[in-house]
Amino acid sequence: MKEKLQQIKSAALLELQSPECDTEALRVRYLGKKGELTAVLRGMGALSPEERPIVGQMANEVRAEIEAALTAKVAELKEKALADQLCREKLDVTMPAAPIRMGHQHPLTRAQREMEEIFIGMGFEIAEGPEVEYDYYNFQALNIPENHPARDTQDTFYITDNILLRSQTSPVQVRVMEQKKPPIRVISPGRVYRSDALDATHSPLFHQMEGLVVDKGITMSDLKGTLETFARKMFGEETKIRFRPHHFPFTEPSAEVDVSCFVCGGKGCRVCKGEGWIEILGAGMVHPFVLSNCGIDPEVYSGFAFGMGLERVTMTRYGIDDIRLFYENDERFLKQF
Ligand code: 2NM
Repeated sequence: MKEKLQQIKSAALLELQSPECDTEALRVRYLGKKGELTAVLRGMGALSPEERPIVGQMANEVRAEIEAALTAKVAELKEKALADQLCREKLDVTMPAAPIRMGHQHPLTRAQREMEEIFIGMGFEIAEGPEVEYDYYNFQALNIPENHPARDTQDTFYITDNILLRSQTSPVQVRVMEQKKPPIRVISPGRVYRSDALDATHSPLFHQMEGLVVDKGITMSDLKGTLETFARKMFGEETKIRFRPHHFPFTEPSAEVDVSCFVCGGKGCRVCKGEGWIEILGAGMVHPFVLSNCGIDPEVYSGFAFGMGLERVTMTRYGIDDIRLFYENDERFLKQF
């Protein structure tokens, strides 16, 4: 029986050496109610009364030794598990961070900001106004006659009989003229709406930048100088401008303005379609009726105004051939700017 106890002890201690030792299973197998040690104790009845206490004591010692070894093993395993976990979960603050995808300004916003900077440099202020306008500010005050095609529901989005989505940013300038005494130097960039079907060159929503200068003694020369300065800063110092007679109800005289092609310099190429010139804006001297509609005496003051489509200018500048690309937000397009 003593040998049996020695055997149990050696076997248990040996098993406890193994790194994969299942400590709980071992406890049950050796020390449990149906365990090997208990089985030995049960067999003690067969021993002589002298041997019984000796074997009993030995059995207790074996049990204590196995228990101590088990406890030590459990502690060791716990410690190792914690060390492994700490090793796995340690945070390396020197690791490079996951890259953040940065957005950037939309090409139209960039073009608008760039134009704003050019005009601000010439002493202009930025004026804004409502996109939902009165018929009065969008048409009547601007000397656009009752029967003008722009006033038709075919061309303009009406909210009610006399409220509409502005079809140009000129109503902003009418509001400025009503509120401010000359000298006036403003640009009005923003969204405008026209009832056009969407195709490569038309959109029911697009952007305009208009400009207005009113003071004593303003002439066509001031208009030309201002637009020439703008064109040179926008398209390059070599750029020339050309005025062609035109008609707008709100200006007299009126002109369409071309810039010399910034690709071929005027020789004729694909961008200017062989013309050497690219049309970018409309302009003129503010009609005396418009000035008096806004409470400015045309006998004392004169002014010039101009307007251009942001999409058109941006498309020309970057060789973009479809206006819809601006509104689709396809990253493959936007990323190029
Ligand atoms: C254009 C062309 C020519 C224009 C006129 C005015 C106002 F309010 F002063 F009468 N603002 N903008 C104007 C003149 C706009 O766009 C092609």
